[in-house]
Amino acid sequence: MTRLTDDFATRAIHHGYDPQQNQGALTPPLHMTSTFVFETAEAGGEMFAGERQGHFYSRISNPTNDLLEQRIACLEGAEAGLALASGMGGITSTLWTLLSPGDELIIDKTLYGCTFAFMQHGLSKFGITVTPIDMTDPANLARAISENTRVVYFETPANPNMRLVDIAAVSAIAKTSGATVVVDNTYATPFLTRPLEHGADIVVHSATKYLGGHGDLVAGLVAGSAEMIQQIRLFGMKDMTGAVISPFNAMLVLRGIKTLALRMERHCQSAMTVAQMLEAHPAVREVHYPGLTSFAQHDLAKRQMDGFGGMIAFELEGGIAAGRAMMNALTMIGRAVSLGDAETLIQHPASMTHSTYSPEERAEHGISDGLIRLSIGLEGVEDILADLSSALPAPQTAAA
Ligand code: 4LM
Repeated sequence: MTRLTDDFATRAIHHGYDPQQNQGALTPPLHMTSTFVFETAEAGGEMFAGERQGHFYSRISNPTNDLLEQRIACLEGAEAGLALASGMGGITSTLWTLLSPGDELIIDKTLYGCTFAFMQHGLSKFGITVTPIDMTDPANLARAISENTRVVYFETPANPNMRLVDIAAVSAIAKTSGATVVVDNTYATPFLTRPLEHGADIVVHSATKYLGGHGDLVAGLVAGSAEMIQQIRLFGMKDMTGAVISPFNAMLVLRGIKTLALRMERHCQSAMTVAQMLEAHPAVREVHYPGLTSFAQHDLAKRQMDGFGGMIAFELEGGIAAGRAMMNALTMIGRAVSLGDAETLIQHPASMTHSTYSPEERAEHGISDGLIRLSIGLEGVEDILADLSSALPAPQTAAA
């Protein structure tokens, strides 16, 4: 094969696969098998002992999953990758591997609801100290970190309010205490941000979102050093969670990733147009989108991201009552959780994705009750704008 360039889209389509090694099949074969037959009893024993390479059971590895793992590692600039049954499967397998009783986990205040619940309401029951801080100011981490801090964890942009974390600044502080930095890169995808390039150690993804891209699967991915990924595979995934991906879903994620670059360009372009429309609308109190010059961390967004993404959070003048009325008046945009699909989706974090936070926790963590979250899809942007415009309160009633 001709030597390929480093182009993201090319790597997303070709990396790790040679049709000529697979009977010429353009599309990688789907290995729907739970187990693998050993050539001899001795060979099987050697595989279990880690003395021989090869697949022996699909809770540990599988050739289809393996290709997806190579591809995410390539796109994130990591040595190795791991594919799992869900984003939560990836996050829990990673943290069960990294943490032990007595350790401290420092998290950003804003995380996806179930991630927060796993940590604050789950891990804390097992002797792990969970400390939420506002990581938008890295100085807060410098103050909080101690020799017990084993992991520093955050999302950027954060679900649901779009706050950014400076990956390089936070990673530099974490390094001083030897803590492992784990970044959930679901919102940005490696097309827009590659956290490892900025000093993070591990990237986790809900591949259910942009990587799968079509709302037809649930999956997770993790990328990092070969040593860490091996530990997460052989302890976190194999023994602690068993959250292995089906090879069928791995194939669908591989298919989704082939068009990630194209889709992300369109998501970014349309989201910018919609964010500008919302910002100019008299019924809208505030819009959180990293591409807007009014966004508090716009400079960081320009430095850290290669585009501003497809997610928008906003609040109406009339608060949640007006937000619910607007959501109910939409005719094309789907009222649904999840994100990163071809369809534009809208949801209310306080009562849906972030209802795992108590009302007090939401107030403390800056997730306001009136916040509405939009995942901008791939429809014609004029149709997205028209649906939103007709559902938003009319200008003359906005002030009432
Ligand atoms: C949602 N999110 O927000 P699985 N990390 C981030 C996420 O947004 C999610 C997960 C992990 C939503 C689901 C209903 C930043 C999920 C968890 O759902 O386990 O693949 O990913 O709407």
